[in-house]
Amino acid sequence: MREPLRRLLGCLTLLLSSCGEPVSEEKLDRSNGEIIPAQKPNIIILYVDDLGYGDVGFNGATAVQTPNINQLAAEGLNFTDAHSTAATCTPSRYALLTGEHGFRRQTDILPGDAPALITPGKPTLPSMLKSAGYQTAVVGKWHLGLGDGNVNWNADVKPGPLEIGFDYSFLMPATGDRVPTVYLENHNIVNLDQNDPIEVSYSEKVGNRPTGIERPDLLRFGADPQHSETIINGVSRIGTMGGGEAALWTDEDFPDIFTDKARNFMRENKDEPFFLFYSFHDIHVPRIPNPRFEGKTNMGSRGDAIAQMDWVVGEIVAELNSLGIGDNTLIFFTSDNGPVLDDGYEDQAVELLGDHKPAGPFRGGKYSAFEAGTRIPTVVHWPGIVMPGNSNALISQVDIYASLASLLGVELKDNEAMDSLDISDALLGTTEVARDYIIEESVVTLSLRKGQWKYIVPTLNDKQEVAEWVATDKGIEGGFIKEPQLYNLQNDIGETTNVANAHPEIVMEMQEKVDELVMMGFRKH
Ligand code: NG6
Ligand code: CA
Repeated sequence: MREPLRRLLGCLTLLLSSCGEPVSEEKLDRSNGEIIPAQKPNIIILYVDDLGYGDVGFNGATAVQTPNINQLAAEGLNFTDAHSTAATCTPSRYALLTGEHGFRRQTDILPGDAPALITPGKPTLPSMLKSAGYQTAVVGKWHLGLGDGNVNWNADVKPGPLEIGFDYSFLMPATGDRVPTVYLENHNIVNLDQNDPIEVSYSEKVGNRPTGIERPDLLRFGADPQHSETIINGVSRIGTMGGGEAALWTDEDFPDIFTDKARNFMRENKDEPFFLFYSFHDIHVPRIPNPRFEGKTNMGSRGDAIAQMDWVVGEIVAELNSLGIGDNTLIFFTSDNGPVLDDGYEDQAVELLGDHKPAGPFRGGKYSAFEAGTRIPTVVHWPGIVMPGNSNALISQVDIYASLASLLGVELKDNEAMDSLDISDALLGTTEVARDYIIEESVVTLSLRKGQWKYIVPTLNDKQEVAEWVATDKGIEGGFIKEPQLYNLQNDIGETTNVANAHPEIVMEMQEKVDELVMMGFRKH
């Protein structure tokens, strides 16, 4: 698609009856005698953590109110078959930012002291946008590793986001349940007292703070053994941490602090195109919403965290509008993987669920090979350009990279974003034809979607332990069996009946396709 942005703006400003024909530059530049610049939109990705398809009002939730997200969905395009690339955070984020599937680099969930997964020199979504003239920022959860091996949290922490294309970063380094529990602004820990240096370890106990095993009496809620190390703010975490007392975060402040940083960035860059990757902590564990959201639902902290996240969405949109740039901003609202209730803390998410269906009509959840692992709520909002409605197009977040490049007229290099396809027409709602295939990555296997078919690659024997963990610890149906699985989503959206034995030729074709795509990538394919 050549110069689609100009074409769309042309459609809008010239009020043409049809947008099918490319608009010539001459037409675009002269409307009522005025010169209309082909403006680049601001781009915001609102990336929620562990939010399920059914967790939002616009997909049917009633036990939690999400008025701000519902409004985005009502004004934008609501995708019913949109996917994160993976059923866990690290590979999904890797794919979003590199346009390359997570399994090529890292399938596992990273520990909090892992080195940077995306290393300098690797083409990234923010670096591509920078080349198109964008100011770029990431605010919130990172979980893609930092530093080059032995990270020293008391010195400049790099490489990190600034070395791969972001101009500004304000981060939770890994996850809310992993140490270090401090903010990292650009290269430095915020409020760090050099006389009280931070030490972090994932292999032995460091520091004097008690662990959850030693002092369960200090905890707000119980935790499984992995989440029972250093206690910070009444919550035992994964990993141990000493020092850094003045720099410790307070979980209840996340929505206010991250949103303030995002607001500042938008204000400072309101006159030039910007890209903001707003990466929520919500609704990941530990779920400790600010007291003003407590009791907003009857579902306990998981429901209240959804309400809190919705409030943040409203704040971001309100800020855009008050800056007068709401109409010139393309917003993606989506999630990094499907939902989980018990993810290590006894926070009553299971007990208080009631009739709420976090995954909507889909089977499985976070970690899983079934649809709920990656099929997540997704809205594309761009007033005047993207028309309100629903789209059943099959889309994957890995394509955001190539699609934005196409919209902005940036040509991708051969080694860039190898799995990312230009599906900008589908993202903007002019077609429901997007991809022939998508790969869904789960913790121990891959799935392939094509047409009505969903194929799950057999899980190897040496992965059965992880499969068991998902089933027993998380109470989630993983879909990790040793036999091939094939589901016909056209009449079995809940993946209840494995029809692999009835269609051996489709199973073989799908497996061959997986092998081919894994080997060659989608763009070379
Ligand atoms: C798992 C954690 C889980 C969560 C997840 C990452 C255990 C037992 N479980 O290893 O609580 O932190 O990692 O979630 O340690 S994600 O959304 O960032 O992928
Ligand atoms: Ca996640």
